Amino acid sequence: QFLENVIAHPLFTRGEATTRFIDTTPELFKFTARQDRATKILNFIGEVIVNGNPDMKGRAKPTGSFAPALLPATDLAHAPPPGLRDKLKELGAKGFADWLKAQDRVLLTDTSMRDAHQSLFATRMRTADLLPIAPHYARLLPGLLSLECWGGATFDVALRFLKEDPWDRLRKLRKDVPNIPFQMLLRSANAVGYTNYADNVVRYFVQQAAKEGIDIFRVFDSLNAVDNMRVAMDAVIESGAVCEGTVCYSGDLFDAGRPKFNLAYYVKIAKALEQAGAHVLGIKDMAGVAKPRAAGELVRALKAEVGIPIHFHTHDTSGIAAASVLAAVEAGVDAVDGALDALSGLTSQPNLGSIAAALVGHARDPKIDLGAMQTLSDYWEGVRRYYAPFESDIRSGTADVYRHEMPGGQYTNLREQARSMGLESRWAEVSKAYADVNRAFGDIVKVTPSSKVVGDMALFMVAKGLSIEQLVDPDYAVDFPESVVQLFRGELGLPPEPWPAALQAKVLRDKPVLSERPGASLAAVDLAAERQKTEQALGVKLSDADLASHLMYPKVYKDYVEHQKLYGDVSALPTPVFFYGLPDNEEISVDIDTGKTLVIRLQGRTELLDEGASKLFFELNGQPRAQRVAHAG
Ligand code: 3PY
Ligand code: ZN
Repeated sequence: QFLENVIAHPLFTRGEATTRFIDTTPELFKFTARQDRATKILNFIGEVIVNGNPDMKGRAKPTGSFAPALLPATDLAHAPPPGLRDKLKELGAKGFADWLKAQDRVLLTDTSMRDAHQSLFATRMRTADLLPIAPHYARLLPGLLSLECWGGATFDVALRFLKEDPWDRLRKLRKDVPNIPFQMLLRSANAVGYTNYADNVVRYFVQQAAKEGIDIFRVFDSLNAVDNMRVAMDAVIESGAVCEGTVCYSGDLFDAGRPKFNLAYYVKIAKALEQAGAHVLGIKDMAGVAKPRAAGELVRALKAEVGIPIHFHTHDTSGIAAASVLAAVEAGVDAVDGALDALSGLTSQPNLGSIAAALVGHARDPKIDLGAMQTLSDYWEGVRRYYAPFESDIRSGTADVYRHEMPGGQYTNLREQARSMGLESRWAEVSKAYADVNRAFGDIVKVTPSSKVVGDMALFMVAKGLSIEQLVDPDYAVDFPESVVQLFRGELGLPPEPWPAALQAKVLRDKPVLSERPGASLAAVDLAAERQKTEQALGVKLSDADLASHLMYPKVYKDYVEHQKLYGDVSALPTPVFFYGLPDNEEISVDIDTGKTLVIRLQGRTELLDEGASKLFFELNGQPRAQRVAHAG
């Protein structure tokens, strides 16, 4: 690189370099940062080869090599055509919502980049697999209402397990897709976390997300508590983005034995969301329990009662979710979600391509390019293979979802938690306990984070052999998980209906209960002081977006920064290398910066047994490099 620096220097190129050029031009020696980056990446690859990616612990490593995922043959030379993001910019959020409502066709949201992989393989999709397909979406499907590509669990998983920056992902996607609205999932006062944050933290997070490129915010609350959604909704509206105020669907409209979740319940919440300023009403059927008849009936009732357009989201866990989507379309829903073929079905969204195909010639035909959807899906099919170890072993839809009501996005995660506790073979017991806990808690909305609390309680019961009778028995002592105590204390917000009093008294003992939404009593965070303190503690400068990451999860963010210091930016590594290591003699190229590519090949290794280490022999851009990797204890 020294020679490269000499050749690139203006004095040299102008032919003005004298014999003292090297002594008087210290910048020629500025290559440590870049070398460091190469060394750090090699350190990471070495670690994965020798000790494994920590996220693979207990998972079977796939054998054989991976064929690269096939990209569509799109002409990327021309700028993408105008899309609905251009319309949104032209009309503004309110005007855009009016336009949406006035359409005969049903509009489509593709969830492949967020909920689909969250629900199929534990949110592990890496930026390296999202970016290659992004410019193709921009050119092939400009008529999509939105790409759901951010928020929900993707934020946490990116930092915690993938060791990459979710903001960087958003910026890069935004650059490649300037014309399709980006949609994110926001858990109201829980933002993208699992607990309520101070109001000014929620506002700050929304401001950053809007600034970095989110156009549509789907805001929901895990207990359907509208008062707990207002801070987030106000911040979205203030930012100029589209606020999709969302009601979570639970229970069964037609089950007379469960009258709580009836039409009146949904109409009341929908009206409150409209009153609170929502531009669009979201119906979030996170578990996929809205049966076709219920979906149609619900949409018909809500269309009659609210003036804003309606957007329906469901999961295919039952195997018949597409029928619910079609029923919602028949009933006049304005937009629906789905995932492209290869990422659809099971706990994910129903198949968007099949839904679009089924509507061809219908009065509400979305008029979308079916062939384009297919070629995009072909790419996802290749990508999905990389993540096989993170998939649940489920092969069919199951009517059991109507009993346990687990959100699609939680299903794989809870199975994963059960596995890590050695309870995987007792999954049937866990899912039964989940349903029992829900009833004991008063039949509640279960979606992150309330679903996590129900899941914690269910795992606890199975692990400790606790029966539901013992759980509710006031005389049987139970040391409840902390998340359950927090839920009953009101730390996730106050549900529209009271908690079962006897169980609440048992869980809380003498602990005080919040009488208002948590944000009302959480002190505002001094953002400037927090930034300064964190920069000092971590030894790095924080951008506005970095500060938002820190505010969400300080410990996860700190670990991420430490990882960056050790290994640099690992987001550009090919996924098989990131998770499984580099096979001998396979050559990979890693773009560490625009125009800077590392070509890496592993040529062999020797074991330094008495040192408890391995020595790896790489070729890096044609030069030999030996790397010593200590064996993990
Ligand atoms: C999330 O909050 O991450 C969800 O997907 C809820 O369904
Ligand atoms: Zn979902």
